[in-house]
This record gives sequence, C-alpha cells and structure tokens, in this order.
Amino acid sequence: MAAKVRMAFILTVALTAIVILAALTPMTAAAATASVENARDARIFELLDDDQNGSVSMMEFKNNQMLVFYILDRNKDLALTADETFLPADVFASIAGADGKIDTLEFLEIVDSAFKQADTNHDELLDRQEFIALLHRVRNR
Ligand SMILES: [Ca+2]
Ligand SMILES: [Ca+2]
Ligand SMILES: [Ca+2]
Repeated sequence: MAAKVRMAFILTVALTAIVILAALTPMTAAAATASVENARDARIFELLDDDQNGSVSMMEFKNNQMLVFYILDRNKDLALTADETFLPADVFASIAGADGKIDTLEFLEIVDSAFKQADTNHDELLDRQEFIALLHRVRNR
C-alpha cells in the first residue's frame, strides 16, 4: 500500500475511533462552550487510560480500539465491510484487500501504526501531550 494512502487510512481510523468515543461520552450542557473540544479531548484521554496512571499504554490503546472495532462490526462477523466503516471507498479498498473486508489483524496492524506514529518520544506510552497532538493532527489534516 502506498505510504500516503496508508497514512490517510490510519488517520481516518483514529478519527473514527475518536468520534465514536466522543459520541459515547456524555457531555453536560455546561461543557458546551468554546472549551468543549478541550474538555472532550481530556475526557477521551481519560477513557483510554484505563488504569488512570496518566499515560495510555499500547495495551490500553489496542483494547479500546478493539472495542471500537466491535461497535463498528454491526453483524458481528469479526470483519468490517465498507458499509460498516466511515471510510472513503478508495481508502477502504486499499486496506481491505481482495476480500473486501478488514479483519481484526488488519485492523490491529493499523492501530499499531497509529500508536507508533503518535508516540513521538518512543517510550511505548502516549502521554497527554502526545495524545492531544494526535487528535489535533487528525482534525487538521
Ligand atoms: Ca494507563
Ligand atoms: Ca461485519
Ligand atoms: Ca510517548
């Protein structure tokens, strides 16, 4: 897969996951202000940081992304078809391959890449700063 397409896919998956997490996150009326995005970013980070130690490990990241996978996989056949994702058709096709489906291994490979790209100091943890930077990259692409 071309590097550019791959990057686009990683970002789209990350964004999809973030949108879903955000949608699952109850927002209070008081939070619906200019700082709503910052508050939501912080909330998403807290959701991913299962053990609340202030950083998101690869395991925490993967577990939560797999939860997203199961939510997206509406017919529970452990594969994502184009209509189950929010991906552009060409991006979907490039990762799904000949079978036209994204299986869990293909999905985890992408999650792995997204994590490694976000982990800019290579300590195998996403701290708050790295995570927020990832969210901003995804939003501003
Ligand atoms: Ca943690
Ligand atoms: Ca499916
Ligand atoms: Ca790090």
